[in-house]
Amino acid sequence: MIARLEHRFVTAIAVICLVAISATSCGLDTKVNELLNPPAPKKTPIASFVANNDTVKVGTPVILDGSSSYDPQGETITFAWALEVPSGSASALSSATTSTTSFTPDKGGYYAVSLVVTNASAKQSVVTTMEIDAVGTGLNHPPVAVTTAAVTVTSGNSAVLDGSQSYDADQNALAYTWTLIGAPSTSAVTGVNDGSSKTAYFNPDVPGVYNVKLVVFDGLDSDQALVTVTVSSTAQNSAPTARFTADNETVRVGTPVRLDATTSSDPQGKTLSYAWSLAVPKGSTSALTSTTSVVTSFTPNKGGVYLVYLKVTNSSSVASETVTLLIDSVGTGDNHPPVAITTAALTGTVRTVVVLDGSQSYDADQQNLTYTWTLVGSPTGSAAAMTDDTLQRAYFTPDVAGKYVIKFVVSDGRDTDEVFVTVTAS
Ligand SMILES: [Ca+2]
Ligand SMILES: [Ca+2]
Repeated sequence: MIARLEHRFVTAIAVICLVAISATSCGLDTKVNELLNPPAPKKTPIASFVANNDTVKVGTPVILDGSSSYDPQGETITFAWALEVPSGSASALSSATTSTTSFTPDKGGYYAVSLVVTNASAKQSVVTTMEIDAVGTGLNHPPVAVTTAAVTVTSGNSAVLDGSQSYDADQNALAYTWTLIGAPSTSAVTGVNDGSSKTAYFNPDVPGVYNVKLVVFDGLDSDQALVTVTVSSTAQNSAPTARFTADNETVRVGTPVRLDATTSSDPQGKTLSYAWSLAVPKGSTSALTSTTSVVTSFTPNKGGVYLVYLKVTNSSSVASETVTLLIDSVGTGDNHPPVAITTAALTGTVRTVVVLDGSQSYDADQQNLTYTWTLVGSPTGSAAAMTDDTLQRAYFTPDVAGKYVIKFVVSDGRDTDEVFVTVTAS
């Protein structure tokens, strides 16, 4: 009875499952199945390639065929090739991602080719590597000439040619030969000094381009490299020269001085810009009519020495040295008139003394000075008068509110200078 019941029960599950399978799933059984038989982990693909030759003459293409690479699951694979070249070589793969690729060794020595393949499940193979030997005569590796391809020097300096990075994969001793193969047409340089040394040089005599060839020889094979030496004129970056003249370097006070910088020059004839400045004697208010034009001027308004400065800058922003010219501003003969200095505007109070101070006045020749203070204007009704009107300091007392004007004259015995003071009294 029990057996019959069990049989019926199992039969019932089987029927349910059969119905479920026909309806695409019998969840219980699939899960059990997965636990009992887990899916196999993905295997990595295998990278494999052959070269048509692993010892080739320099200049002969090497064909690399990776089509024997495969994936154990049969997934599609992608290719990643890499090439390591000897120092000095510019060889490169024709493609880094195709199943078959190639390269042409351009220098003697050892080239390392490697391949990695990746399957559709992103599993990567181990790296497979092969060494390709690039040879010359027999199994000799030609030497590799290595030097700086572009050398720049300024004229007046030696052009140094350095071949010391040249080498031979077989460690053979090397012979060096440097040859001048091109020079500017105006150059008298015909060869290279120390032309059979690792490091050679020559002395360029004119600016321009010089071409030099280096050949290295290991006794069986040779290699060559070219050097382009560009010699720039030192003057190319050299400063312009500032020069100017004044129409007169000793002038009477009040006479304009014309300053002309048209003789300033630039070694390359570049366009110049001008920067003028003027230092004036104490008490002078003279100024340049322009600080940037090629010709400018100023009028000395006081006796003494004026210093004119000029700097020119070329269109390459290279500036000259500053040049200076001394302009002597005189009165009678070569006498420098004295310079009268006092405060030009004062305020005062009626019935309070106002002091006028001319003690800053001076004479460029250090002559003794005499002073004269004169009240030349007063408010109506004023009877104020100057006291100590021949001393450095004078004074007066405003008696009426308003404006007082005083003339101050300084004399060195030959020439005079004068200024006016306005005193506003309230
Ligand atoms: Ca060799
Ligand atoms: Ca004087």
